[in-house]
Amino acid sequence: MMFLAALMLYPVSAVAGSLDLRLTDAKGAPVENAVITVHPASGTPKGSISFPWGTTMVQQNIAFGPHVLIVPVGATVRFPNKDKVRHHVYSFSRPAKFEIKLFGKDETRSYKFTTEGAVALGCNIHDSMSGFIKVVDTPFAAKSNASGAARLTGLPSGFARVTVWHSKLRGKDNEMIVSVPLTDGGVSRSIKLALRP
Ligand SMILES: [Cu+2]
Repeated sequence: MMFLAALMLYPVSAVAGSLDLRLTDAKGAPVENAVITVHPASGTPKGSISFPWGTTMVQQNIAFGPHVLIVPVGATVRFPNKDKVRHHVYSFSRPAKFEIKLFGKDETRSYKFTTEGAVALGCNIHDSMSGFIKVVDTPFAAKSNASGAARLTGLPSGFARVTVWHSKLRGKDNEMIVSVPLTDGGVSRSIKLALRP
C-alpha cells in the first residue's frame, strides 16, 4: 500500500529514450567535435554531474588534448603539461577569463569553471594551439565523433531542447537550437550545420 502510494507521487515517464544525431556541413561532410546538449522539457535530473571522460585538458605535442572537452558547471579542470617546453594557457571567453602563466614539463595547473558556456583556449607561446572547454548544465551531453555521430541515452520522453555547439558554427554563441520530440524508444536525426570556413 505504501509502495503504491509512493509510486503515484511521481509522473510515469520512460527513461530509456535515446537520441542519435548525425551532423554534417553544407556539403554533407561529417562534423566532428560538435557538442550536443539536451534539456528535456520535464527538466534535468538534480544532483551533481560527472562525465566518464573526466576533466583533464592535456598539453602535449604543442596541442590541447582533447581538442574539445565537455565538463559540468563547477568542474575543476586539470591542465598537465606533457611537453618539454613551457605553455601559457589563456582564455578571453566570457564564461571564464583567465590565464595560467608559464608552466613547464610535468607541471599541472588547474582552473574551476563556474559558468555555463564555451571557453576558447589559447597559448601565449604557441599561436597554433587551440582548444575548447564546453561547460554544461545538463548530464545529457555528448561530442560528435569523426563520422559526425553523437549518441545520448537515458533521456526522458517528451519534447527536448537540443543545442548543437561547434567552434565554427554560424549563429549566436556558435550554437543552433532545435526542438526534438523524444519517444520511449530511440530517435534519429540528421542535422546540417552552417560552418564558417
Ligand atoms: Cu604552448
